[in-house]
Amino acid sequence: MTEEPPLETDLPSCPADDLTEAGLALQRDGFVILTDAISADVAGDLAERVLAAPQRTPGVEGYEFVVALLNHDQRFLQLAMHPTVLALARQVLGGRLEPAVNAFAWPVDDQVRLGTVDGLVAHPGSELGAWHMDSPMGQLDPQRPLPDFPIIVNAIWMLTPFQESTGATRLVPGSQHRRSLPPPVCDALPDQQICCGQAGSVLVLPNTIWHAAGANRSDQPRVAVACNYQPWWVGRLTMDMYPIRPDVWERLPPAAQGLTRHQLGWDTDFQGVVYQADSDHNERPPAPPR
Ligand SMILES: O=C(O)CCC(=O)C(=O)O
Repeated sequence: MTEEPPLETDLPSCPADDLTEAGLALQRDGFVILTDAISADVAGDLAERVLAAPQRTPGVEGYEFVVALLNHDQRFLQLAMHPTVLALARQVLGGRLEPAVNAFAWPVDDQVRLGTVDGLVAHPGSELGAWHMDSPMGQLDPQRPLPDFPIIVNAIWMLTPFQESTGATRLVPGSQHRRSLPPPVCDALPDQQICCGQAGSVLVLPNTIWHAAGANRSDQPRVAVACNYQPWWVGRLTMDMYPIRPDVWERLPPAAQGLTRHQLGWDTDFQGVVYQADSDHNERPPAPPR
């Protein structure tokens, strides 16, 4: 691949250890890019591990979700439990702490839980992804104004360089104020921005923000990991959320067990299409019949 330096971005960003600035950016702009959250070496190693993980589910042409990464490799915990990302998720999603008769008071140590930890692989030649807001916004009544408070926080870890040419995530700044779904298209929106960044940065965006994958026109896979956080009152939102396996959960450190215990109770009778990658973990097998 030709070495293209990551583009300068005007998007809100700050060093990953600056929680104060990150929190202010998130409040002001609706999303933030944390730079140098992990080293380039660690990012490269994790990218290889995403590409080697076996359970896939298809996206648009050339794009795969590599699901339930924690079931295959607990090194992904360093992403899911990154202190700044977790603190931001708690700031955005945490509720009231004082005792109250309503359902919105809850112990502080269980206010925010981990949803999915999935790989996002845009293979060379992948197509533009569809504009969306993360669940459950798409499942709500589109005739009504959408909630103005986030229900999910997504942390998209850049494990390979994010540039326009590699299929960096696109988003629409300010879309959190629109309280409506984006148009159901993949093409560029007039006010979209490209989230460029070095491997090791992480984009933190609540589910109030319109976003979509870019198209990968390079000859290398663009690899990311999405860690989703949800408040305690949200369950398994979609059929493509796969829980941590009980035997894996038993071996997790206590703090990680606390973040994932609820997944042990997820009802998985409804499942999306999951297939095992072939032996070299690179080829996308034919889509199973629908
Ligand atoms: O892969 C990407 O760039 C976009 C991922 C995405 O849309 C999501 O995680 O909701």
